[in-house]
Amino acid sequence: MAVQKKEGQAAGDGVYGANQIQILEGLEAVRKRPGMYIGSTDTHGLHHLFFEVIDNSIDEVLNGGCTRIIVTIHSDGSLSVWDNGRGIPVDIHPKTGRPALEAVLTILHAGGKFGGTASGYKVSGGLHGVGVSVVNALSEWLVAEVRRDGHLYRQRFSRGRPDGDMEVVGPASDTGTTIRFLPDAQIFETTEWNWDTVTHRCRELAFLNGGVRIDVKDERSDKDVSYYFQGGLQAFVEHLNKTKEVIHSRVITISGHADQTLVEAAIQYNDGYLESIYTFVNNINTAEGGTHLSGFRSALTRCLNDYARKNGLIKENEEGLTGDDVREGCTAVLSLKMVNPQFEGQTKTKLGNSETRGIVESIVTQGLTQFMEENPAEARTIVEKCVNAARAREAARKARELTRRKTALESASLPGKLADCTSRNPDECELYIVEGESAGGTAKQGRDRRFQAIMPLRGKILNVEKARMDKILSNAEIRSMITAMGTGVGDEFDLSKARYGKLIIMTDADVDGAHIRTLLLTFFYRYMRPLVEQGHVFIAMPPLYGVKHGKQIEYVHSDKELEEVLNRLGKNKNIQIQRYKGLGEMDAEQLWETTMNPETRTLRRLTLADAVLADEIFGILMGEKVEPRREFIEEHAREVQNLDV
Ligand code: 0RA
Repeated sequence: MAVQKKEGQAAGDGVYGANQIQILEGLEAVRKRPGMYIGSTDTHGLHHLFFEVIDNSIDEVLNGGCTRIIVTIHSDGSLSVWDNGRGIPVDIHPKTGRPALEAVLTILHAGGKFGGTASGYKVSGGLHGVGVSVVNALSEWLVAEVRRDGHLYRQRFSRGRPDGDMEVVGPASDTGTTIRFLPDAQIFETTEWNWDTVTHRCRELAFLNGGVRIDVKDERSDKDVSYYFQGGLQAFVEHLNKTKEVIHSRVITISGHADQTLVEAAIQYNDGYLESIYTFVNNINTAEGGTHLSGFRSALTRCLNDYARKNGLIKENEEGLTGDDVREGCTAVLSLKMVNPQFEGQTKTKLGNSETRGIVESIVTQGLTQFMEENPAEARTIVEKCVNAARAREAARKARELTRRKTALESASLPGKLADCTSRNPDECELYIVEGESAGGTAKQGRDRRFQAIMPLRGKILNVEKARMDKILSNAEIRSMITAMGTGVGDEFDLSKARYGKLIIMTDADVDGAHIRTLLLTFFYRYMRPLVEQGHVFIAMPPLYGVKHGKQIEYVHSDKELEEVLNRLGKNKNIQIQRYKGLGEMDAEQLWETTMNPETRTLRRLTLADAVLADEIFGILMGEKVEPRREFIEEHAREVQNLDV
């Protein structure tokens, strides 16, 4: 591809007069201060050259019917970008009297579509949009090939200056441009192309401009990859959520335009707590956010609140969802195509155009509202997740407040309901949390007061089925229990301050008892987790039956065990079977003997797995979904029936 250097075309010989001098001065300025144009001359600056060239091809995707881009990292260190766009114009540029191709590659900022004849959205990459002339100026050599009007045109440059005139070098059956360039080692600290940097950008562009195929080849290693996403942003969001558990399968897609601004968004919630919202303007990642992001956020908050209220998912007297609530587990991509984006901020990646906020807010509000109306099941799932986030936030706030209050009253006396033990050695002390006042009374009589403390809970007050964590925290008896334990809760939990080494939950073996256990365990899991993790929480196992034979009584914890005992005793003895419906049916001595005496009792140590399960069950019990709750209660009712045989 030797290009003849024609006589009489050397720089400064007066062929283009003043224009030529200006052009050379421009290219010189770029070479003198490359940082001004591409940020730096390290690996970032180097890849900036590639971004600039491929952005031009992407402009052709947006404006000129380009469907395919091929990026090649060549073995000689050069990189080429091939596209099937319209091809850089080759007709004579009126101002310079030279082919437009040459002007585009030599005049600073001529890269922006001069003349402005292109149709549709005229977008120019704000950040990278320094023009291919900058790439040319910073390349040891650059070869541009254009397929247009049935011809293949070629022009070669060295450090920005034409090596010769643009020439027709053959026929062409399609249209498009190929830019191949070797970054100048005199300018760059490194000229090594990074496969990951190149392909990451290509994939991102393929996501942001659904329908274009971008192939990348690396001749140095024979690696290649091809990106094509018909779904565009939808595929982008699916990709971002690939490792997550999504809570609705259909991705929300939104698209609309106003005032020459095209707004597209895709949203899908996962069951996690992180917010991952990525925003782009003209394919530039606006990492610092800006007006478009705040418009998007307002729309999200407003729509989900409106939906929640309209559908009774939050009550009239309840506070609304905050921005944080609606963004928990939200994965989204927001992409704008617009004219004259204003980039601000530290890294010039913050959109400043004030009118954009309202445009985005109204388009996203409309799209999201429509999606929720058309997909009520998905809408409900999403809003429920946000409502849960709100409740968790509220509970956490209460927990903090509570701890603060507790700290203020640190020296205050222990709760009146607590029957404390006399020992002050936590290692031997036990706190019994007992369901019901009457069982609490029996336990107080039956206990060994030296090391056993009793704290009765009035089960009814808790109203387990409807109670939420915030209510539970504000429950006086739960607070007494926290004070009795001495550890505090939440962030300020301190296991070393525990006044008892064992916390023992003693409830009836029925549905209510199971509910209270679930609730307490969920509470410990969420606010006193180390207590569970380190094995300090236990469940007392009161017997289901007492089998009396003669003066002896045997206590039995299951139906299977009962059968065994009966078989062993045989039928000849005079046997009386007593079934305990609740703790309250036992007298103090029996309770001590069966459930509290360390020599004879059975305790079950709770594990973190139990707590996680309880937390899940709690979710089912508290959740709005009627079906799982009904199933759960039925199952438990069956268990209880079995016990009743
Ligand atoms: C100037 C004007 C037009 C297109 C381009 C430049 C252009 C530049 C590059 C760089 C890589 N690929 C490219 N493809 C096109 C508009 C052309 C028209 O209106 O016909």
